[in-house]
Formats: sequence, C-alpha cells, structure tokens
Amino acid sequence: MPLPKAELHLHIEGTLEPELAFELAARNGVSLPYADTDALREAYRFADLQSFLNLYYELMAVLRTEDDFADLANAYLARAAAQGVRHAEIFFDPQAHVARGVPLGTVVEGLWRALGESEANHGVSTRLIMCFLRDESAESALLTLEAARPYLDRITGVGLDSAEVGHPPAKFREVYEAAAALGLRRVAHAGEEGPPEYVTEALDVLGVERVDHGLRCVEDPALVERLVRERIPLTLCPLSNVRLRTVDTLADHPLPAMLDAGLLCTVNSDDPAYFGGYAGDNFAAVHESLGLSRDRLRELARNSFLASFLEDDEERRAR
Ligand code: ES4
Ligand code: ZN
Repeated sequence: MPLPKAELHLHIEGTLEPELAFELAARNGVSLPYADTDALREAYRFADLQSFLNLYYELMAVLRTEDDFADLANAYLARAAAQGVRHAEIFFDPQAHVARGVPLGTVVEGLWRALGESEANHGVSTRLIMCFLRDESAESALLTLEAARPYLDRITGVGLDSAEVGHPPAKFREVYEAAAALGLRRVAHAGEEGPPEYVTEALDVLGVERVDHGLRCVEDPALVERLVRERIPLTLCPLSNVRLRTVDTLADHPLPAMLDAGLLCTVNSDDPAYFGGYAGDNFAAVHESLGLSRDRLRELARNSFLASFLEDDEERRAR
C-alpha cells in the first residue's frame, strides 16, 4: 500500500502522456510534428527549464474542448490515486490556452467535470490553482484574474509559473494584491532556476503562503532560518529537478539536508508525464537514491497534508 499523501505541485498540462496526446490530436484533427509516441518520448531530453517549456507549450495544441480537459484530469486523478494521492492541488495555465483561442470557460468547465467527480470516482479531493505565466506581462496577469471572476467559486488560489529567471516575483505585486482581496490563496514558483532573492520577494511582496520548489533557498542560510521559523512549506519536485538539470543527479538532491535543517518539505511530481514519474514514483526515487528512511517518508507524507489548503478549510469549517 502506497503512503497516503497530498500532491501540492502538479501542472495538469504536464500530465499529458504521449498516448493521450496522440489520441487527442486525432480527435481534434491537430497534427503533431512527431511520427509516434516513441519519437515524442525521444524529445523528452531537456537541457533546462526553457527547453522543457517549449515542448510543454507545443503539445498543449491538442487540448481544445471541455472533453479534452476532463479526460486529461481524469487520467491524472486515476494515476495519482493508484500511487496513494488522496488530495491534489492542481495548477493550470489559463493564459497558455486563451492565447491559442481556447476560452477560459472551456478549460475550467472541463477540468471541473473531472474534479467534481474525483472524490466519488478516485477517492481524491481536489483544489484548483490558477497560475499566471511570469514571462507574460503583469497586465496580462491582471486581465486573466479579471476573466476568471465568473469561475472564482471553483478556484482556490493563484500561482506563478513558467520561465523564472528575469521575471522576479515583484513584477506581479498588483495582481497578487488583487487576488488576496478576492480571498484567493497565494503560492508562487521561486528558487527553481532563480536565485534565493526571488524566494524572499515571493514572501515579502506577493505574500505567498507556500513556495513552489524553493530549492535554491539552501544557498542562503538566513533565508533557510526564516523559512523554518515561519513554517513556510516548500513543494519540492525531485525528479523534475533531475530532468531539468537543476541538480546533477538525484543522489545530489539537497532534500535530506533540507529536512535536517527543519524545513517543511513536501515531495511532488510537477509535470509527471515529462519527468518520469507521479507522486509515488517521486517518493520511491528519494527513498532509493537518497536513502530516506521510512520515518522520513512518513514525515514527508504528513507534511503534504499540513501544507495543503485542506487543513485550513477544515479548521475554518470547524470554527
Ligand atoms: C513548470 Cl517545472 C516548471 N517550472 C515552471 N513553470 C512550469 N510550468 C510547468 N512546469
Ligand atoms: Zn512547477
């Protein structure tokens, strides 16, 4: 039996497996510049975050209808459930779809069809987190938040993703203030490829409650101390870090030292179709390559629920 866990860092578009990509391409009359699933898998050799993002955005072309988004999310939820995921806080990238002519309503309604039935069908509770693309403008992020107003009852929070370096968190101060005023929870990718200063800025300027990746905090002992003191959760993604060459090998991953330092770490899959594994695979990988004990794995699983937005909801409901 896999450990029960929550997945807190998962891009739904990054769960598009090659087989489903070809199925949706055929259904929608979209042609892909790859002969077959093997040829596509050959392209999964990334030099860095940007080389991955190029393929990630390219393959999204097959996602066009509500059914496509529902099928994508259902496939993910089934796989996640099989690996012990009981709760998933799921990112999506509205701007990447709207820019291709897919209306925001199509994306949200499609995802919601799967998420709404997830507890019954898969035993997985869910939340939806809308991410702004940090390599797009601050104005575009504000327009996206405005466009999402009809769907805010289905959206728990906002996040920030895509190409990090050169796009510091402070660029998005205004939209995060607006999101907070609307009662939305706030997270952001920071310290994946970007420097530790971006982590500090995400906390101080954007008011995030959780940092996605946050890996490079280890370069700044004062920042580590602060993250420990303030109990800020980090959503680490070990297999992603290896595939995007943020760490050389899994054995070099700083996760054990981060746990020893008292950081509230969680282990997540990021873009599992591209990075070689879902949540349980990431747990198994850190167990095998980093020699994390069963106790450490249980701590990681417990952290995932503590760091989730579920706990707060339940506390709120109890009050
Ligand atoms: C992402 Cl691994 C990663 N980093 C930043 N943005 C992303 N969007 C999808 N996957
Ligand atoms: Zn991510």
